[in-house]
Amino acid sequence: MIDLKPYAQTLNHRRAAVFGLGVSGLSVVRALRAAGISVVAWDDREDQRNIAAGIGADIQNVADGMDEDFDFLVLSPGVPLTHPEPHDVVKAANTVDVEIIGDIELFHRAAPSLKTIGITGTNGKSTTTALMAHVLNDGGVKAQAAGNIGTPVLDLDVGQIDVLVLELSSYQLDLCSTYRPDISMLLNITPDHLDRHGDLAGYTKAKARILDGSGVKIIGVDTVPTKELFDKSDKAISVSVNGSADVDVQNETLYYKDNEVADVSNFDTLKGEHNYQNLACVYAAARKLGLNDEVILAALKTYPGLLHRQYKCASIGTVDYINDSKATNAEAAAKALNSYDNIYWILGGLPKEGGLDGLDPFMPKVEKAYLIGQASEDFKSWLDAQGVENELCEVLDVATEQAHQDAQNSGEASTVLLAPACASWDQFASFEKRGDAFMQVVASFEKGEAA
Ligand code: UMA
Repeated sequence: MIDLKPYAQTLNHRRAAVFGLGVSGLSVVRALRAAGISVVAWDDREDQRNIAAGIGADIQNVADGMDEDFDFLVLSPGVPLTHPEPHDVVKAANTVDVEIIGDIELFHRAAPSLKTIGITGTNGKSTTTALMAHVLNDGGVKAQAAGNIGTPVLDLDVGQIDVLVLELSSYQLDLCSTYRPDISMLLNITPDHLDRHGDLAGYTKAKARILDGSGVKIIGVDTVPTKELFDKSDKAISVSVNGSADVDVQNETLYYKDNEVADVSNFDTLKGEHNYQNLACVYAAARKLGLNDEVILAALKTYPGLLHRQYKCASIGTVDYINDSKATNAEAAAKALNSYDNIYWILGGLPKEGGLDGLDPFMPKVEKAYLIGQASEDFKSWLDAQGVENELCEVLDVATEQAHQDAQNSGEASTVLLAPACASWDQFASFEKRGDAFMQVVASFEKGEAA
């Protein structure tokens, strides 16, 4: 756990408010209490309130009890800061002029000298974060991945870390008033989370905060908003898989300042153009940190991949089973669809704005689609219009079973792909739980095959 005691000495009141007691909020309560800071905390969920009470928080609805004697309010990233409208607790803090921060900002105040790489973007940030930490560790630099990828920063033991690799969401960046990474990576920006940022301009502004500092900046220039930010940045390193850049991938070959570095088609866990972009950004950062090509390329070969992100969980006969539960929007689903052929596609859940827009070019690769969750009827109309055979399955296990049977009966090399293009929250607690459920059903097929 991060030691907040030295930072606590600088506070006027040694009293903090915490709103939202999920994984990050609870880590905040633990760290604040360990530093002797009194904590008033609230979550709309009673079970979370009870856990926080057990670790020393005074449980009160801070939206009603906000006063100027709090040093700050630590807000969970999932709680609306500005849109669709500020949460009541945000309004209350603003009224009495209490500063609002997130756990990453608090972490930075407690450990300001720790070297960090911050990674953001609409898609690919978890893979890039995990890959970055893997490459550094392989190269002898002690690195740890944390942040939006799942491990709250305040839970870390930084004594053992040379470089912290932080996945940063737009929500988290909105709550970072002073923290800026030593190396900032902005991968891409396409419309997402617009409900929380108002519009694409608001979302871009939140992401662009990562570039505000004086550190090294690595920017993927293949999306319009990031290209515009690159054009405005001083001395940033450009990365592209679509054209010429400081680091680019053309015809499956990685180039650094026009010099050929490696054939990238042979990295088993980093297939597809989107992964070429991820690895090119990691390559740029690793070079900045002094690793040589030989070390970086050897590490890229041994990257194990991330669960729920185009993760091949099984091969049965000629059929591959891919868990891409993290594909929570059409953009991410497009990347998965682009990576495979003869696809038996499981999709649906809680739809995002834009639905399946932009996926039409991939439909010739889809043999059949299996629909689950709230989006089913709308997605069915879209698939019917595209002439894609589809079936309403309602729930994931039925969809997986059906896709499995159809793929196996086809007798062809094919892929059962979970790439929902939707959030999971209508039927699951998280995309991870949705992916786990898919893999559990697939594992039962494997056992059946072995029997
Ligand atoms: N809550 C209320 N009232 C509200 C809204 C929320 O009480 O009006 C409570 C909820 O009941 C919940 C807590 O606030 O208990 C919110 O939890 P949260 O989901 O905001 O936060 P954590 O569980 O702390 O998880 C957060 C990130 N969640 C979000 O940004 C939504 C996790 O990213 C991150 O892994 C974790 O911190 C550790 O840093 C998840 C995510 O979905 C994976 N991120 C989004 C994405 O990747 O698209 C941004």
